[in-house]
Amino acid sequence: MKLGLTGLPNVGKTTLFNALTGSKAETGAYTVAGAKPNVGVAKVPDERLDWLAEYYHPKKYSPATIEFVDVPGVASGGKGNEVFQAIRQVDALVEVVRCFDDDAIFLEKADAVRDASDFELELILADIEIVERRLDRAKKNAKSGDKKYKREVEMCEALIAHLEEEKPARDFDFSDEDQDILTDGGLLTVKPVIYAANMDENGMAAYSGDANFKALAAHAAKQGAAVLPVAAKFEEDIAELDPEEAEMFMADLGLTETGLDRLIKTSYDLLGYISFLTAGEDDVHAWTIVKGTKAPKAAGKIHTDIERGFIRAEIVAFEDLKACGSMAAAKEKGLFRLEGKDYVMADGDVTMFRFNV
Ligand SMILES: Nc1nc2c(ncn2[C@@H]2O[C@H](COP(=O)(O)OP(=O)(O)O)[C@@H](O)[C@H]2O)c(=O)[nH]1
Ligand SMILES: [Mg+2]
Repeated sequence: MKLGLTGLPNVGKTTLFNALTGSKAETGAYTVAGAKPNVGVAKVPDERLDWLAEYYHPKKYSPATIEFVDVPGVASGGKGNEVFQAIRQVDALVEVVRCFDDDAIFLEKADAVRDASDFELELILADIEIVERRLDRAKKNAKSGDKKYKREVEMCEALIAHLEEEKPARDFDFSDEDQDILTDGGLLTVKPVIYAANMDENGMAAYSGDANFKALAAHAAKQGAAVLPVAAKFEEDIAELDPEEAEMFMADLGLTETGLDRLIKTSYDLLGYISFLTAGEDDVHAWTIVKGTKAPKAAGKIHTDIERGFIRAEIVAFEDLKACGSMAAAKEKGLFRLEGKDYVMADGDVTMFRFNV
């Protein structure tokens, strides 16, 4: 899973990227043409995996990971071709929106909805260009009298009209036949989006009352998108502390979970990802799969041999295992299930695959 941190320049994308991935990329850098995206990996926090590690004391601890791409900012009216190309490579956007004031960086007070709309308009304009090119091609092809192209002309025209109302393509009512423009059309505004409202620590402590946060939440709700408060600078700072100290600072703000943890969890939900777990003395491991994945395909995540030679899966739901306290107790209670090749994996399945090759 690849998430792109996007937004206007100087809103805290790189700061958030550093906090998420433990990187030290340069912040406060003015986005120049040709600036390259930063790429890094964040571990997916998972209390279930922690519990299993306590239980097995394994040699290896392998949480699921998410790749983050810190995409240079798009200034309104700017040329953003390279930036758009980077955005096309990600599964979803984390749109960082400034909800903090800093006289040293910005002359204008934060206005989250104005900024979000400005940024989104740039993406929409880029999409209009794409669809217009496609429309030209379809018009030429339609001269042959082929119905397929006539339909495509109509779809492109309707989509352009929709985009011109400053609405993202993800809100457009695509028919089944139009799915290809969704999957390989290169459109930017079909990507799912999570808003990250970037706040100061003070804002964060009382974010639900913050005017910018509220306005952004309403803007997000209109699109059915999630919005999360984050305190990028604060989190970048506490990421350098040891965990106990960090917890203390967070407790001061009334936080039990970092904004990063919530951001990662929300991304999972948004993209329909779940994890299954494998555990033993060598390794406790979380594996990411799409909801609806069947057992053999899940096994293939670990090794293609296990998928090919799949016989069955022995599974106990993590919550059952935890309630029993041990593998032996769970077995005794009959909570281990034998599942075959049509079994659809569930989130938190603690799994052993039986296979032969
Ligand atoms: N006061 C304040 N400053 C922040 C916050 N987040 C980021 N900054 C500062 O804003 C500037 C731009 O941040 P940066 O991460 O480089 O923004 P980017 O251009 O979106 O990548 C830097 O000087 C950051 O230290 C925040 O929550 N509060
Ligand atoms: Mg940056």
